[in-house]
Amino acid sequence: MRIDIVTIFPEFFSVLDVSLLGKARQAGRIGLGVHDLRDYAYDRHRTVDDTPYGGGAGMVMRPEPWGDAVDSILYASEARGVTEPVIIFPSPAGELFTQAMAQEFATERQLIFGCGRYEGIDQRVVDYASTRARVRLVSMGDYVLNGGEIATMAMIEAIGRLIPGVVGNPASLVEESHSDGLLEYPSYTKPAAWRGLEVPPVLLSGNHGAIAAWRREQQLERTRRVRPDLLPPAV
Ligand code: 6GU
Repeated sequence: MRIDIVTIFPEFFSVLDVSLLGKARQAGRIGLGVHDLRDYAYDRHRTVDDTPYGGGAGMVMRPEPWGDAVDSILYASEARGVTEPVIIFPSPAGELFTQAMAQEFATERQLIFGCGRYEGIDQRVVDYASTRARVRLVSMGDYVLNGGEIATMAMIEAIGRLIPGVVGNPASLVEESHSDGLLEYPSYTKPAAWRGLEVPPVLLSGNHGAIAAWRREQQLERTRRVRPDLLPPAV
């Protein structure tokens, strides 16, 4: 998969050099391009924002640098033979990011993240990008971040680990929170007793049926307690 990021803080993304994603890049499973929006600015001060039409607090990102950055990345996509990439604009006004969405994005050949700052990006950038690519506005939850960078990082981590070969043991992707719509069951390792706290005896029983049933019940109990919104109405 090819990932491109447009941002005024390219240095934010240096963490993608390390850990699982860093290894995936070294192995050639993920190709990354980080683009400084200011490289596409029109003036020597490298301005990318201006005051909002209609008034109001804060600044809005001007469309011209964004248009040129998007054009430049899409030109390179065409050369690579990617016909209709996905452009993701992280935004608190977007649809909520979910594991299902991560799974869908993990099957794409190219993802382009457009990180807005200030009060947002001129709406015409989204409208223009929609004529050239499949555009999604995506939110990380009902709270406010200063910009799209941290949201992009979270999405890249969630998506990247679903790309075949990125996570060493694919079975670990099956038994985790949200992969089956429920929260995951609690995990234990040695020692069997620690500071007076014991591992639930069923896990030491060797009875695989009983262990599976206990884990399922733990998943349901946890989900009912902290995330009842995830359960189907009948449970
Ligand atoms: Cl994707 N961006 C910003 N700026 N704030 C957010 C968000 C995204 N998701 C939740 N809050």
